[in-house]
Amino acid sequence: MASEKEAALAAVPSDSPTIFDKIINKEIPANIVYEDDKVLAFRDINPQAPTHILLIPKVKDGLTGISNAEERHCEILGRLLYTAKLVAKQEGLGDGFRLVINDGPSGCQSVYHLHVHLLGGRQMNWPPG
Ligand code: DGP
Repeated sequence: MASEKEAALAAVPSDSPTIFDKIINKEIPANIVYEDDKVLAFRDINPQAPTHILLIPKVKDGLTGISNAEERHCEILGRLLYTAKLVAKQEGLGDGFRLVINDGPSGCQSVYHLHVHLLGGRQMNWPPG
């Protein structure tokens, strides 16, 4: 499997459907840990921490990444962050956790459907790589 960096540099930024649409539509399996009418959360296929969950909007609405956000997206952006907190609690991450949004090739984004990484279960370092 290509490294996350290689995958990000190979990815073509676009508003086309991604693998995450197939997960939303249950066309491919995913380990879903939370779902409501707006947000889906599932375990990352290539975990970078003992707990590594992706939170995504079920309707992309042009949100290929955070750099495409417009004012109309404020509600779903807030919902994603609030849901991340709920899922962190559900996962028992009481000692802390990290939320990450990669954006664009330099930000190491490989899937162009906005997603928040929830990472926990180990001591994080700073600065990130
Ligand atoms: P990013 O590099 O920020 O665009 O993160 C994309 C993440 O998506 C990466 O950590 C791996 C994950 N991923 C890619 N394909 C799949 C998949 O088919 N299933 C799951 N569960 N995760 C995936």
